[in-house]
Amino acid sequence: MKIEQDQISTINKTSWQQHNEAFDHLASTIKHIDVEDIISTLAEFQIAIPSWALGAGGTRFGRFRFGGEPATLAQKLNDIGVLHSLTGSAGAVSLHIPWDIPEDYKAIKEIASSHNIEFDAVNSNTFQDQPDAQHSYKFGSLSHIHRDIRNQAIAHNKEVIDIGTKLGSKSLTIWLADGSSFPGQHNFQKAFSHTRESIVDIYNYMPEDWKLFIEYKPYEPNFYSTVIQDWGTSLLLANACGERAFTLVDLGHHLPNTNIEQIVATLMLHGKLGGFHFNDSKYGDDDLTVGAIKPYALFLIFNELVYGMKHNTNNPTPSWMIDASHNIKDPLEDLLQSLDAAMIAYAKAMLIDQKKLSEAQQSNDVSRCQEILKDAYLTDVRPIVQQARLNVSAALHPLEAYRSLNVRKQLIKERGLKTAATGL
Ligand code: LRH
Ligand code: MN
Ligand code: MN
Repeated sequence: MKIEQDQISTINKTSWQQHNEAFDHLASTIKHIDVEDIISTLAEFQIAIPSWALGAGGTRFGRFRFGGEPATLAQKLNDIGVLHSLTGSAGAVSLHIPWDIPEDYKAIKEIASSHNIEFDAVNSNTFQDQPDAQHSYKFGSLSHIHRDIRNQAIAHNKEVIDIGTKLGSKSLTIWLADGSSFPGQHNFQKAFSHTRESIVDIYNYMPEDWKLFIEYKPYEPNFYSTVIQDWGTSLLLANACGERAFTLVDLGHHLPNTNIEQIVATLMLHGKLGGFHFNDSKYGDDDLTVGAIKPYALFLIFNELVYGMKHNTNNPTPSWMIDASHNIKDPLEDLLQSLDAAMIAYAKAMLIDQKKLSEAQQSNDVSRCQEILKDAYLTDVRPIVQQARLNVSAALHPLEAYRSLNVRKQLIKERGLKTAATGL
């Protein structure tokens, strides 16, 4: 299944005039900022798709088949190709090892480049036991009390770096399930020290042009303590490694009501925000569609990202990834919605009148500050996002195009109804 350019332009023609009118009207109301700058920034914005989000996964309690799910890495790349053709913003994949080890590197690289897909961060997995593994990760991996198990987990991460290097990846993401579920189970200081030692070893193995992203999560699968539980712990570990190690913020990995935008600001000020996983949640790490529950919070987070990308030149452009999948939606539709929501929040954040905001902050005009943010948030920026897609020959309305092209039906025809993809 490959979507051709003329299929998209034929569909776009049906709503082209309506779009133009909406866009011209919106553009005429924006005076304080060049709309073309927003459009070109959006057109360049690329969010990696994780190789584990393309099947109907989402909860560990059950999977409901969707049909046409990708069974191989090649098929996963083709699915991302569909997303990228429709949106112009899914030009990267984040591979999970060992779920998606390429068999034929050359062939996989060719497929990826035929869709203009780059290999973003590679993810290691020491939260599951592999069938041929000598040691079990039941009681931890990089933090384990026993050296042999730590060494196995370190070796796995090094292997992931080797795999990534062959594909052209430039970064490794480590997310650890390590922790304890009952008081007394862990000596916290030893668990942290072991983790630090293991991660530094992995960091030193990375090629010199690689970055390391350290992901944190407060709880789950462990329910009493998690070794890398928060951004402070992640930052301590990154600092122990060196300049090319960074914290990774996953929106779902915070306790309720955490001020994520403030975390983003603090990390960027110190040049330490390296990776960013988009999703949304009501309770915990629910991995719901981006913007589905707290779109205003997402906008406030983007406000800090936009500010940081402009002012903190010591911080690299974060490596963006969608980390969401659920078991009741067509995974590709879910990803299209997530991509759209991220673009909308980004566009709204760019609309904030920063000059006026700074003046209002200077004079401690609290109500005015709030109104300036609200003005941007309440603007319907969809015509701007659509224009950005149009400029890169993507679909004005990706989800509608996906449905009218009968993509899922086509995939079921090609791959069958009884399919299951690897993933969470
Ligand atoms: C666990 C998790 C994490 C991902 C990893 C693959 O919470 O979803 O967010 O980065 O698994
Ligand atoms: Mn994540
Ligand atoms: Mn998660």
